[in-house]
Amino acid sequence: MMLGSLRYGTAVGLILLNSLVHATQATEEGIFTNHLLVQLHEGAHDEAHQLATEHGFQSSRKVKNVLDQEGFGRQKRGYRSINEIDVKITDPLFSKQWYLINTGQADGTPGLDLNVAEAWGLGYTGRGITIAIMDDGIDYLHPDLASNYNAEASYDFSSNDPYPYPRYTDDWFNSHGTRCAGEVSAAANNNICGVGVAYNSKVAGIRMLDQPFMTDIIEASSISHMPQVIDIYSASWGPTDDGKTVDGPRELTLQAMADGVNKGRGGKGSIYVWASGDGGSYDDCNCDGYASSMWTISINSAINDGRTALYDESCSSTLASTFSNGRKRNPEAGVATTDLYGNCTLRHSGTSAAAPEAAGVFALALEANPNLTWRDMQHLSVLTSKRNQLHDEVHQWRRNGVGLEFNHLFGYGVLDAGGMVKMAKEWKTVPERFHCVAGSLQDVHKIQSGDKLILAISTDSCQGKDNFVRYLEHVQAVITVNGSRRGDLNINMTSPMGTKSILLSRRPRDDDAKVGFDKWPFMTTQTWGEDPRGTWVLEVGFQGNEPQRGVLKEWTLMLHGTQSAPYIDQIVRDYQSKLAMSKKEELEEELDEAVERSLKSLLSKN
Ligand SMILES: *[C@@H]1O[C@H](CO)[C@@H](O)[C@H](O)[C@H]1NC(C)=O
Ligand SMILES: *[C@@H]1O[C@H](CO)[C@@H](O)[C@H](O)[C@H]1NC(C)=O
Ligand SMILES: *[C@@H]1O[C@H](CO)[C@@H](O)[C@H](O)[C@H]1NC(C)=O
Ligand SMILES: CC(=O)N[C@H]1CO[C@H](CO)[C@@H](O)[C@@H]1O
Ligand SMILES: [Ca+2]
Ligand SMILES: [Ca+2]
Repeated sequence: MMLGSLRYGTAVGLILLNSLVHATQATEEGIFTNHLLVQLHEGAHDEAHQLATEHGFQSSRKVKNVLDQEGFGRQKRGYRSINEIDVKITDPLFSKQWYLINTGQADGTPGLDLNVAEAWGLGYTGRGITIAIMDDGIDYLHPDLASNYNAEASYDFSSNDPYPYPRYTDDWFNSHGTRCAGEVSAAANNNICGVGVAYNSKVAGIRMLDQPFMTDIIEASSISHMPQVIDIYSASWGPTDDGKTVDGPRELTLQAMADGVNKGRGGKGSIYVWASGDGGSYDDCNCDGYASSMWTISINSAINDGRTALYDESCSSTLASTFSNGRKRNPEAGVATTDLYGNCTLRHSGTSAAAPEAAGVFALALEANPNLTWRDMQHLSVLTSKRNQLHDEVHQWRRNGVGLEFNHLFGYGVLDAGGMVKMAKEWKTVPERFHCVAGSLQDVHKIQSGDKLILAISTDSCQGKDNFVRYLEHVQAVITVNGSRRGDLNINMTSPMGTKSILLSRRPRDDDAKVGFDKWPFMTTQTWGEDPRGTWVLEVGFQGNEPQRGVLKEWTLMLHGTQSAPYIDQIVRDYQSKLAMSKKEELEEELDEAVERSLKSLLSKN
């Protein structure tokens, strides 16, 4: 056992080599013991015991729930009776758009959909919202898109002109953007194709994928195009999904994204929606710096029976999911939307198809409440997405330290447009965001197969300073590590509240032996809402058959989030200010009820 380097104020790093020891340790802030309170929201004593054993604890005993973690009802969304859905849309492909309303078409699971009917029923259809599709162009002459096309907000960065029309090829290769545009903004009740998720929204075309080389300037220009006019940017691209690439936004693009979230939409922040990637189980979307950015909402996909698509990548930075094409060769299990040259298609696919659906849902939420910031949109996604009938054969659904249910592939579940607009309407902007460097270990540590490295950082999360972070949003682990085979590296990080994020899974095709990861910001959204104070544990090892060795040179832990509770405190404060002004007792009762109600509606995923 040895002490790591001490950086950034009061954080203390404790390094435990090759043993899972949860020893008592004294730090400046107090004593950390080997007792952990773990709250299980479901499951029997057996499961609690198993969990304890898995984490190197000997026993567990039942305790009563602590106050602020009580009573968050969590249920799968039940089947709605399809007959109760009253949607008057007559377009010919509408009944094939199972991702909008799933009645069990194409062997799908009824009720497994974006629940747009409820949002439409409340009157939200995307009116006044502009979504940009950053892609290979849009057939803006398409009769199902023309009326919703926002020409002023469109641009062609591939050939530098204002007309992002797709370049013709005999195989209609450049159909991608047009298909994505239809998912968001195809018009309703015009007897052409189907409808978009936000069928009264405007869609802008940003053509930027169709040139010999991608440049930082093209990406940056696209991402920062008309940020006061465009509300949401949808991107279904990223570094090559070959399972061996580690890449992300370059300098100008990073700056453009930072500017977008800080200054776009009058300071409320541009909403960047990103497809999590199509590399399948061979890839890990945390190696894709666009998908794993805190400033993008990374969206994965489920197929129409709730399983993962074969091309889905998993990682800890994914926030939520929408839908893509089925595994079966059912020709109607794909995503129905507009296609090039006035056609329609039933076969749009990939996580490419999933991101625009999310952009459409976010447009509905923005119409319900235009005040939503880029962070509000992430909070709403976390709180209202549903497990529904989603099924991941590899990773279990788990609950984090504040009871939020998530999955390593699907994030917090499938977006629920109805739930989202209802919560958006009542939503109060989340409190100010702070950033705390919890600690940084910069000593050199050897790693080898069969002998994993375990490091720990104990932190007070900058408590007592201006930048104290009490309620987590994103967590980044900036890591420098190399290995004789990068693809065999495997990294997990466990939060003080016991949530283990897989920061890097094995990538069997990645045989890099030189570069490794150089200050790579691995990100997790899985500890959302948790109290970050305590001990964070990093586990680094090799998987695979060949013996490997490597060196870890840095682990810097960065915490991002709020000081006050993003939901509960505000509600209480609002009522308290009313209390001060009027009849006390009456309102106290009202307060109790309102807090309970708000807790239920805001924090319930039901
Ligand atoms: C948006 O913010 C404005 C100004 O603070 C406020 O008047 C309005 O009620 C807010 N709208 C919603 C839907 O919250
Ligand atoms: C990893 O980095 C260390 C220190 O810079 C270096 O000595 C070693 O050769 C590297 N290992 C591999 C596999 O690249
Ligand atoms: C990380 O977690 C996964 C899933 O629980 C496990 O299979 C793997 O062995 C862990 N790796 C390390 C280095 O602890
Ligand atoms: C596959 C398909 O439907 N192609 C049609 C697309 O639109 C053109 C022009 O209307 C038709 O000629 C094609 O048959
Ligand atoms: Ca239509
Ligand atoms: Ca990828």
